[in-house]
Amino acid sequence: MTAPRLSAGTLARAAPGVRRPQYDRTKLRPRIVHLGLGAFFRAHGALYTDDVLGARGGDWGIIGVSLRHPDQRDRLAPQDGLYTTLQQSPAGIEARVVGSLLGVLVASEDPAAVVARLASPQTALVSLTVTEKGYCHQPATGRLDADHPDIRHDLAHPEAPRSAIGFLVAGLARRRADGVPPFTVLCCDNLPRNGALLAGLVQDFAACRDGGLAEWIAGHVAFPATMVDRIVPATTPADIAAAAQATGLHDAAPVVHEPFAQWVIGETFGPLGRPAWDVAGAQFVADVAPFEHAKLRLLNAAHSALAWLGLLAGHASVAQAIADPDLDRFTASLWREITAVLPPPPGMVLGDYTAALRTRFANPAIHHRLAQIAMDSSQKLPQRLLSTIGERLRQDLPIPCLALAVAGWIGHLGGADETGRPIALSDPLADALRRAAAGGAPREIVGRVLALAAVFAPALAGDARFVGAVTGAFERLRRDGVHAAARAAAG
Ligand code: CS2
Repeated sequence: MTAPRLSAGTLARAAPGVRRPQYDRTKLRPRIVHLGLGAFFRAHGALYTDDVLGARGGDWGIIGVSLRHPDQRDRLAPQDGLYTTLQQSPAGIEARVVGSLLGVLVASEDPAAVVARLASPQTALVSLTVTEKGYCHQPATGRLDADHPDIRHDLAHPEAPRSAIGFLVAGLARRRADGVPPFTVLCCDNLPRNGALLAGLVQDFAACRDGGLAEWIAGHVAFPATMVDRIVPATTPADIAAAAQATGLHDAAPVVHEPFAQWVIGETFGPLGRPAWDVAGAQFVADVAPFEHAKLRLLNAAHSALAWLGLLAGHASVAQAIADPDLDRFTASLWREITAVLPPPPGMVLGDYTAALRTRFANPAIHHRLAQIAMDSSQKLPQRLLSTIGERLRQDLPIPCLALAVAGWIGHLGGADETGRPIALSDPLADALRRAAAGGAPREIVGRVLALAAVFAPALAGDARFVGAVTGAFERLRRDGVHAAARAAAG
């Protein structure tokens, strides 16, 4: 017999022991608008909010916005916004139904409805997980890419935008005109100094529309920084079956996540407040930067390095890659190279942090595909690896593991693993990357790739130590293969 569909009407029929909203959902109001309703936010920010509602009550409901595709809305609307989270660890699965999401808007279908929601006085907070490329910026400089097709479109059609930046500015412009206090903007993507970065992009965009608006935003809108962390692989058909098995209800949009979660948030919020996320374990701090550096430069850097080298070696998931003894040793050495130039955030011991990361990566219950992590790597490389490389070079320290990671990225652009099986490339710069990586001696390929100014700042691309280390690592990778190159780099 097929399980009934999860919805407000069937929730009471969920299997006993499945945690469900312990609060009255009819009391929730749309006070948070979340742009980019992917799996990550539903297993992170929405879950923290659900925890707060369970512990303290309140009315902090969420409207999710999918910028492009209707899929999430089509899956979640028949479920009244309810969905299942599956926490997966070696000890087993824990299923829970989350109630903080009130509804989903699809921006590409009805941009005016999204602008109206952003402009509504009920909206106190706008959070974002639109992925690195969703910010339409130059990763190497952190500045708005004024030539980006979506930015050009949004400047021409400010009331019917496509980009997250265009929506934020449209909503803020309307509020300013209506005399409504601004919402706080909470960037939850893995970008360096994400609050300040987004503030700069929004102001740059607003300045192209109206100098007074840009000034008002600079003076009135809070953009706290955040560090977000939880490993959330893309949902698979097997996860949908596992959710039905655990709850007895069919959920078309469950999310799977690891037990670990961390959320560090800057203290400066606007006048309309925020949920008491600290009740759910979030940390509010004066300076997020040390936490963000540690996370991006250790967790995300190792993720990306394992993705590129692991794909070349024929692995499919993070757990498989870290179970490969050569890649495991390489990762440990990479972390040593990084921690040597990384100030520890208050209260954190970096050696303990990396030991915990290794356990998280090895979680056999989480099938985190390397191909998912390798997506959009041109947008990830600067903050994950290049900033540490710059720091080590400033201190005149060698970079064997970091250079091999960059060489792995260049290697995987070639489009095939060591046995000749194809590696797909999904990246906003895919065409330029493919051209740069095609044909010629390793030295020529490295030269063409490092000349991509959107990724590599000129000072780094022109540093002979960097060019030499990456070229040497890439030559070795080509000649001796991933395993030998990883052993050589690990020393
Ligand atoms: C990953 C991240 O896909 C990726 O690039 O490195 O999504 C990672 O899983 C999260 O940042 C963990 O918090």
